Amino acid sequence: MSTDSTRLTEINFDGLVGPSHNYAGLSLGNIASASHGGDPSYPRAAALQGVAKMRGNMGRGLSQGFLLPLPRPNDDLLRRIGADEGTPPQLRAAAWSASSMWTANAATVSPAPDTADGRCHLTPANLVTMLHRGQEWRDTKAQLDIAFGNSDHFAVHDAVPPSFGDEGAANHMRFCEGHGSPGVEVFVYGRPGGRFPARQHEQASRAVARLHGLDPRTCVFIEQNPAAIEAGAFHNDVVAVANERVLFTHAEAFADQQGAYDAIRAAFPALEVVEVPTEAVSMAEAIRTYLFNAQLLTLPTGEMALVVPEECRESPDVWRFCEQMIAGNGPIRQVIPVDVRQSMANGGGPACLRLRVVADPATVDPRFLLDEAKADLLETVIAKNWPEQIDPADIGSDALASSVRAARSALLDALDLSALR
Ligand code: SUG
Repeated sequence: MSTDSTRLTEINFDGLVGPSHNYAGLSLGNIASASHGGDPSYPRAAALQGVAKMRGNMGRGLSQGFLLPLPRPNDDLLRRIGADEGTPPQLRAAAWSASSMWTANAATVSPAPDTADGRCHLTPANLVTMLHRGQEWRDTKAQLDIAFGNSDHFAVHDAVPPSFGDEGAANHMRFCEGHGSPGVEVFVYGRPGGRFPARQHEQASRAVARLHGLDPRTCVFIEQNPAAIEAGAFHNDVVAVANERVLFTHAEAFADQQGAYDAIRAAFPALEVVEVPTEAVSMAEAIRTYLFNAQLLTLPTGEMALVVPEECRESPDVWRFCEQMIAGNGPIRQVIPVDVRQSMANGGGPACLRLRVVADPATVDPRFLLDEAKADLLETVIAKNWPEQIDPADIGSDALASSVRAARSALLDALDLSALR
């Protein structure tokens, strides 16, 4: 059965922040993670911030879904690293990470109009660069297999094999006239050899494009600026975001900035670039505030809005740029700050927290779709079960392990998803 393109819409699947959310400083090259390592975390507040963000976008008339936290602590990982009393705390903490909340790294998604078989293809990201993230993909796939189990409309692949690191949609952009129209898919990779790991390997991106049955004429492969990676842009979505015809980007996002625009324009002539010059917002300030880790959304009115972290409003340079941008006549007409500070402190802004899927909502398992009543339910379960605070010394304790497991169980029961137990 082929997908009816008139019913296709963008659905943002946000990752629910898990009950083990903590700051363990696990991500080399991610400045927020490194600088908050060892701080106490507030999982309940973090998860409620995430639900509030989803409610905000639903209130704007947009389709919203969610993915669930993965099982933590991951006993299988602890067993496989031979964890014992002498195991360094950071290694142990990997098995407790709630990092699956950043669903921009859950998978790469190619909507049905782009693919050879007319289905929406999803490839979970192998996330092999970091131990705490490399444990995610099989459990992520188990959820994708249910949420997108309708094989008339979706194909869910296995992750691409190591050693090619794949970090999913965070390094992927799609340009199109409208979400239901055929698109041009842009894959951004990093060249290894710098101070920090280049987490997206070119060959992983190329494998995903082949697996998804994309037409090579509508694929563009671009190198990320090594200086951006050195400055802490560990994923491309820290320095650029795309929506329909628009690329919102820092002037130093790509290794060859003009060459990148030319390559995209050759495949997608309608490209509109909104470039933020370094003189307006330095790379360091862009990374600190996560201006580009924004959701660039097409509202039901047809206007585009940029959902940015609150940190942007607090930065004189960034906010001046935003105000000037909306006073002008460019394609981005609104800038909307949201509070996702608990996630930001681990390097995850509004864009990290969501996976964009273009689909007919009627073809998605409804248990993964949000409405106001389900948002109420999520808030109730979180308020009742999520730990209020986790101190680094709690990681590894049996008491915390039981409460984290019980919290996830309560969520699965409430959502009728005990198959994921
Ligand atoms: O992989 N942070 C995540 C943040 C991911 C952000 N995603 C996107 N940019 N799309 C990461 O670096 C920190 C965990 C810790 O240190 O406890 C962490 O994994």
